[in-house]
Amino acid sequence: MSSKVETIERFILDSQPDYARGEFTNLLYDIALAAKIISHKTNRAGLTDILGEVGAVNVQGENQQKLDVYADDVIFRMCDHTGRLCAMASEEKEEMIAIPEQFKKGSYILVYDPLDGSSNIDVNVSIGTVFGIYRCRDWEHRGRLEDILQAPRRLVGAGYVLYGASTILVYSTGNGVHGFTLNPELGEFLLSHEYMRFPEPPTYYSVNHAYFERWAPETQEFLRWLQGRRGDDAPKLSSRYIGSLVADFHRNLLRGGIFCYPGELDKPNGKIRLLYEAGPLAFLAEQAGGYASTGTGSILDVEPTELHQRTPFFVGNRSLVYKAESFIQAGKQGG
Ligand code: P6P
Repeated sequence: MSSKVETIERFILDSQPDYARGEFTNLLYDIALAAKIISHKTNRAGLTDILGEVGAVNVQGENQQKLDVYADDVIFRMCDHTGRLCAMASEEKEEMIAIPEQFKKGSYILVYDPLDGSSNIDVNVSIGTVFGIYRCRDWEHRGRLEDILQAPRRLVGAGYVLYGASTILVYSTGNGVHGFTLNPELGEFLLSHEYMRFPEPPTYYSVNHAYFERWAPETQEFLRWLQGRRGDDAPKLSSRYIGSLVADFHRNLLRGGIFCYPGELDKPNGKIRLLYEAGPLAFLAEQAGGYASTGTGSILDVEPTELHQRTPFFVGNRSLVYKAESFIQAGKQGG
């Protein structure tokens, strides 16, 4: 835990490279402000009329929760007119989001899941926002779909906001992972976790065991290993699965562990979305000394072809994710 009292704005300013022109820095400020606004609403979800469903279904075929729609709208309105972005993509929107004609286009792309884990909103379990930032590929033609469909290795920044017992914003711009906890009285995110890294040895594994029969044999074998039922080199882990990816990821980052959402026999790409969930978290994981895999290779190297494409997802301590790859690749080679 950090001891110095430093706001996120101060930290961003102090850590920006000399050549930075402020556009990227200001984009991070915008995201922090959106997080404060969403946090304010989330913490009062039980008291104001924003619980429950809007009666609409989003592009994922999921019932949209009112807080989902609210969070999506806040992020869009915080970022559409600032001149920092040339396009956006949201989990809640089927198509890419162009910057309205009347506003100047910047050179950055924002991809985001405005409120991940929304099925937990009405039962008061932690939920989160995930975001990733790319630079446009071609300034003259910025704002096209190819600016959004970039491999996560090309991210220039990524982070998440966890709305839980407290609200914490965790981000990286490629120089370590840093966490800021919101002080509601001050309305400031204060540095609370500097240079976060997956600790060794790991403590937890996270997976939905209810799907065990849906997994390929090699995946089942890996889960048996995680449980200490195979071989004598398994770590002594405890199981924790919240059903909110951001909350599971954050806990595993602090305590060490692996989050698994494997592909299934009839859904080989699983559930987790590449662009605005797995990619940004993979960027953070590597910055924190961990690793993220599809089961056969780094998430960072997956070239997206569609906005909402899904991917099998194993993320956390490097040693555990490598082990997942070894079981899965052996199984695929008939080992
Ligand atoms: P399941 C939430 O909808 C989410 O995308 C992640 O936050 C979470 O880890 C996962 O789905 C839970 O999915 O199928 O285990 O309920």
